[in-house]
Amino acid sequence: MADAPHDLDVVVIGAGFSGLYMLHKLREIGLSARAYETGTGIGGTWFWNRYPGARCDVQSIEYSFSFSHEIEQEWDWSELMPSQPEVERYLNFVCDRLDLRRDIQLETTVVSAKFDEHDSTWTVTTSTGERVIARFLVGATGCLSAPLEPNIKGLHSFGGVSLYTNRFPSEGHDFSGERVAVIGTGSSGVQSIPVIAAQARSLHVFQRSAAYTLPSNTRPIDAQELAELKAAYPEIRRAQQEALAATARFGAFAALREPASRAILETPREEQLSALDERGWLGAFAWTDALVNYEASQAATALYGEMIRRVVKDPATAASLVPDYPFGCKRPCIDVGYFETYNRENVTLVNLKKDPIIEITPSGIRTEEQEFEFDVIVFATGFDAMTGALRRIDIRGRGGQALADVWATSPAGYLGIQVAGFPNFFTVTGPGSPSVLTNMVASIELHVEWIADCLAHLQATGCRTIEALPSAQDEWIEHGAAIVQGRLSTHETCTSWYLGANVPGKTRVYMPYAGGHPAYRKKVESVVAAGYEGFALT
Ligand code: FAD
Ligand code: N01
Repeated sequence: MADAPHDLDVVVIGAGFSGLYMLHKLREIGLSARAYETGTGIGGTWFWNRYPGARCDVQSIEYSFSFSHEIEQEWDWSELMPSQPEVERYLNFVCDRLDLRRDIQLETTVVSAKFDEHDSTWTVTTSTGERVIARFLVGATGCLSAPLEPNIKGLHSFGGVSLYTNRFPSEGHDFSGERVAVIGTGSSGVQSIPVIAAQARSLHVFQRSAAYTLPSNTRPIDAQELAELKAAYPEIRRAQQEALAATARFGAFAALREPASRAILETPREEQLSALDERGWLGAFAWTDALVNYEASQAATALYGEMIRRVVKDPATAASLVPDYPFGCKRPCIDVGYFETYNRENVTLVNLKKDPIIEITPSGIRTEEQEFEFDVIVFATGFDAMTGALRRIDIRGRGGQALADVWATSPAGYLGIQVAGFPNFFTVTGPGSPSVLTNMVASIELHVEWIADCLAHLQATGCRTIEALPSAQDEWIEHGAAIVQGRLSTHETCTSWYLGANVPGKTRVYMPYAGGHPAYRKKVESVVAAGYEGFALT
């Protein structure tokens, strides 16, 4: 059957790591494609999150594309853990090096995409009024790209400056002489707080959940080390493929990888404390039982609290900084001088578990017990993760069914690559994929290459559609749920974005696949080897 008329083979939504590589692969297999991107620049996460202190927690040498030996060798990383400006520069370098810009349309948001069952095409409309017909649609919209406004009364009544870490102004912000509030102590809050504190006249940190944060071991890379690392690329990339989190060198959490030999619950207190002396912050968690058993995790958290008390001088502040949920429930943060910041005279911690926010007022923030005046409020309040960006687009599959409705009850997905009922629509790092539990660049490359191979296969075999089977999708979801059942990451005290628990009304389901990168990679490869098992090709 001849193809129905269409403008493009593929529409790609987003121009971060995923969208850029997808465009490149589509060109390689001879398909026409365009990427639409809301931002005024490319880079996705690394374009939007330009808050002070923003930095990667995976080593630069690994948080980078592996598909091009030339790019690996041509680009020079300057630091072990790259900062936001450096990753943004890297992505712009890749974009130019591969001449991708001519197929990227910036400042254009995809607002709807509708599948035509007769023609097997997608009709895509954009915020600029464009209407494009494509055979395939790729959501490269990111797992952490839909900003979440906090559910606080009076949010928009504030008369000073409101800043969001995930939409930070490109010109930056000089906090000198200002009275500043930061709401939120996840990764973005923890990274920005020390930098803001060093500039501001005063800083009040509004903390609901205390953070688990470990010191970033970043440092400059000199020319000799860089040359050695570049020479070791093949070996590093091979090791990534065999590592659970797709990191050979494990970024900030390297010491956690060393096998623990003792259970914290069987170790006398004095010896527990010696572990802190020997291993620092990681000594709190390097036990055989600390990440698997709730009672043991509480003991590990108590040790972590001891580390905090060793740094933070005010006992009440130190006590408030100890989390009340297990390590591993949320993504651990990395920081540069976070706890030391609370010893500064201009910094105050407001513990919202004891004194909750009532409202934001025209002049500041009112809690149950206090009223504060600010010049600036920085919201480090996170994202509607994994499903948020695609739910904000009116995507309609078979029978006019809306993706937003499907995902209102469950973040369904087969392998995190497709959703049953939405033919010829692919999600890069969608729900049900390891994505956010790994070095995401490795996960993104795996998905993009899988999708490109799949499209080449459809071309070669003359198939017009590919679609996940509901039965395969259900089995995959059950398998994913079985893996996390009973884990601390789904413990009742856990309110992570992995579980959707940070978004009011979102179904509580653990969204990423926790079986690890190697097992997942083998699965997606075996699906192809078995003739796209679990998919219908027509
Ligand atoms: P994104 O980079 O999020 O890009 C998606 C793009 O799609 C965005 O630019 C967005 O504007 C665009 N878009 C969305 N909807 C639409 C629409 N309707 N129309 C048009 N465009 C749209 N991962 C790690 O592995 N290690 C790290 O250290 C790490 N650090 C991080 C730090 C921060 C601050 C954040 C927020 C995330 C971090 N991540 C990290 C995760 C990070 O998101 C991924 O590593 C990676 O950058 C994702 O790339 P992406 O292209 O899939 O998505
Ligand atoms: O967002 P978050 P983030 N009132 O959701 C609080 C990646 N990342 O942008 O936990 C008061 O983690 C909320 O409190 P609680 C990384 O994967 C990586 O910081 O819901 N507080 C929490 O403290 C990360 O996990 C890096 O109780 C409110 C904070 O806001 C992900 O992105 C750097 C509130 C949100 O924390 C998201 O990180 C940055 C309210 N109404 C980001 N609403 C690296 O270093 C929310 N909060 C790699």
